[in-house]
Amino acid sequence: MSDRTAGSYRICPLCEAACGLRIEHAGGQITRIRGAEDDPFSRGYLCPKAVALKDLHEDPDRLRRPLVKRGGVFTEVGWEEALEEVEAQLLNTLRLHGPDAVAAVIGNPAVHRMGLLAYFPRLVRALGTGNVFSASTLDQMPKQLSSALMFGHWFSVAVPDVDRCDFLLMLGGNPLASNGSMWTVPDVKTRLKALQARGGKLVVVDPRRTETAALANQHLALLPGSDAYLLLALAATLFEEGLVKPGRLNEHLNGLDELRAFVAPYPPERVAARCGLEAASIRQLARDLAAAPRAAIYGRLGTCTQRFGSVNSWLVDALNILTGNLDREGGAMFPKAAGFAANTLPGPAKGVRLGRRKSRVSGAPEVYGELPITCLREEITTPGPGQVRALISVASNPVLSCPGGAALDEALGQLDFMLSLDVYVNETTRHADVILPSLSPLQTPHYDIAFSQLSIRNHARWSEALFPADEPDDWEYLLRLTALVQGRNWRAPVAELDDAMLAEELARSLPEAFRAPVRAALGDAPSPARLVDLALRLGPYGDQFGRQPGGLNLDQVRAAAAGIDLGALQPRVPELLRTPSGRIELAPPEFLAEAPALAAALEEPAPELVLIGRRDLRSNNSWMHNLPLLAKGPERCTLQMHPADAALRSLSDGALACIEGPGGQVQARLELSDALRPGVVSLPHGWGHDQPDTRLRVASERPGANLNSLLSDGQRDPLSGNAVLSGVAVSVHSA
Ligand SMILES: Nc1nc2c(c(=O)[nH]1)N[C@H]1C(S)=C(S)[C@@H](COP(=O)(O)OP(=O)(O)OC[C@H]3O[C@@H](n4cnc5c(=O)[nH]c(N)nc54)[C@H](O)[C@@H]3O)O[C@H]1N2
Ligand SMILES: Nc1nc2c(c(=O)[nH]1)N[C@H]1C(S)=C(S)[C@@H](COP(=O)(O)OP(=O)(O)OC[C@H]3O[C@@H](n4cnc5c(=O)[nH]c(N)nc54)[C@H](O)[C@@H]3O)O[C@H]1N2
Ligand code: SF4
Ligand SMILES: [Mo]
Repeated sequence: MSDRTAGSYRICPLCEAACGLRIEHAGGQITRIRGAEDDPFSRGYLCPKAVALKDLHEDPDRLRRPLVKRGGVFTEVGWEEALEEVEAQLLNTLRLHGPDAVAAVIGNPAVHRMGLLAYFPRLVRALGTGNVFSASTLDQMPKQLSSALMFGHWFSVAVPDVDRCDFLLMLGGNPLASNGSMWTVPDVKTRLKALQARGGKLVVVDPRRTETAALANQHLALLPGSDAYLLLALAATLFEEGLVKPGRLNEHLNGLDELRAFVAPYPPERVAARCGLEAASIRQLARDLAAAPRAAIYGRLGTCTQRFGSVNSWLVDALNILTGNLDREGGAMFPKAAGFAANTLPGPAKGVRLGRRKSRVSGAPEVYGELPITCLREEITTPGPGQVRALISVASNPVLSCPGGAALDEALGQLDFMLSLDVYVNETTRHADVILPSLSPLQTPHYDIAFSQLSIRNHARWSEALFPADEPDDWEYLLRLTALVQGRNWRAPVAELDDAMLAEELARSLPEAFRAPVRAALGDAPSPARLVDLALRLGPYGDQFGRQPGGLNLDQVRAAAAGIDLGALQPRVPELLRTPSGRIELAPPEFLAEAPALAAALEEPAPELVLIGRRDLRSNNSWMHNLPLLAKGPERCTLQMHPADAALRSLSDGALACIEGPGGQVQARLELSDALRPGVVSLPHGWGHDQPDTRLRVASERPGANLNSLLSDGQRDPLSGNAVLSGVAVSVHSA
């Protein structure tokens, strides 16, 4: 074996970059973790978090066996005993109070575990509950909504074709810390530098001079929450100055005139003050965009977690279209994933439906089959028919990740029953009655169901388990729980349960004549692997079970040392479109209806001080603070503030500050920084590991403060249900 391929190949499960790793091990111990240089996609890149996979694998606090709470104390039990407990309690709630009394919430790490992603929807269907929540409404739901309304599918999300792009306008993303999001782009820094080296330009729009902004050719430090006006003004300038050139897309567009009318009232001169920018620089940016040979506009987390998150996400792609950069090389392009991508499968163009039901208490509409996670607390605490009395949390830590964290923490204490699928006893799962762990990521195989749909190149990669499993994996629990809820024999051999599920899957997706031969070809080993094989073989590159000789299947992907490269992104319009009109909807009525709200909000006075978040390369949301390698070094949960703002409040660097927001108050150490514009302070989320009865020995030594206890769960983008996490008014004084 050459050194390039020494060590087991593993797709890093920690962030969306999905880098390929080489993990060397001997005698059951990890000896070295490197980037896989032969990975066609990540080319040897890795970040410090990947090295901490060793810490995660070995973490003595990471749960290995199920826990059941008895007399207020967690006790380790076998899987059967744990599920008996669930059976007794969960079925009781369902019987007495009906399906909506059981809520389910799924969190971010589930996207990195194919078993959780593939089997969770089945459990939800079996439960029949309308109370389904996820991290999506803390994150990217606005982007999925705008993609759905414009292109006809929730996962038709365009990503910057960074390797062929000459001008990248990035709003509200800091990929040098986050490694990219809704844009699977390993080693993004090298790729951005290459863009610059070939004469291209990177422009970053962010209230903070982030790591990415520092690299950029231009940084526009706009005021938080004002992106909608900036984007409107860019579009208005393009129309006004005759710079609109959709090119090839012209014949596929609906709504160009409506869009023109919508943006017309917002020339740069009208919005500049609200954005905190010069009108001239907004105008120039529009001209630069129009003049760039190949440009892409990318809006990420900071643009989604606002009152106008959906409008922002819409206008980002509208600008890609107006400048002729959507769906062309070097612009914003649609991946064509090898498997699981509904937008690659033939089928009628039906578009999407929204608001098929509403949340019980606030009347928030359902989006993409779920309700806003900021509605979870009130659904637990508000009495009446349909009240949530039991919760199933899967890889989710909403006490730290959801606004109104402290109030939610209290609400969880009121539940009759809580089941968590998780790997730690943390701020959320300490409330559980039963916890069912996942295996270490190194004990389970992996295929990226989600991120292959968001990647800058098309590829198919698989990683085998490095170490044997000694307990059931999470998908087996989900399978048994599904059987349990359906009143079937959940103690049956896992193969029997999985076969039944696969039969249902085939009945849903295949004409009857094909089912038997397909079923036979998939083999008898139960596991998500069969679903991956099915998806790959029926996918756009697939062997179609023999009808496309030489086409892709899982055996081929498995045989490749580090996955198979399926090439650079290719134009996909009109083949990709699934809107009822078969065209791109440039002016969906849902967004046009936001006109009065946009006009009204422009007149609102700006708060004196607003809070934004922050990500750090060595941290990951709320759950990696227990890993010694990442926990060491300087304190990360600090409140960053501009020296001028600190002087106004007689605060000095290192002082303990008290921050008050709409949800409550927390304390954090002050870090003076001119990276922020005056009037804006920044605190990272995911901290606050000071709750009793958790098992996070390393994290609790430096707990940090829970940003989300400061925010309230009452502020949402009404269209997508996404939480407002950015630009929230706060006050700061000495603690
Ligand atoms: N204020 C503010 N709040 C934010 C954000 C922000 O920018 N600002 N960001 C938001 C975003 S984008 C997101 S995605 C959410 C994330 O919020 P969540 O979806 O709640 O995700 P995490 O905070 O990462 O918590 C993950 C949970 O999964 C568990 N876990 C880890 N690995 C596994 C595994 O392999 N199996 C199982 N079963 N469990 C596992 C962890 O122990 C932890 O309990 O936070 C959001 N919250
Ligand atoms: N190291 C690390 N990597 C991660 C994570 C992590 O916690 N740590 N989390 C992962 C997850 S779940 C996600 S979703 C991704 C997110 O990845 P990104 O989308 O890159 O998110 P952030 O790094 O939070 O960057 C958001 C930026 O928006 C800016 N911002 C705040 N308010 C506004 C505003 O009103 N307008 C504009 N234009 N900008 C604003 C912030 O200053 C910040 O720089 O990262 C993923 N990767
Ligand atoms: S960038 Fe993300 S995927 Fe790549 S090594 Fe770091 S944590 Fe893993
Ligand atoms: Mo996220």
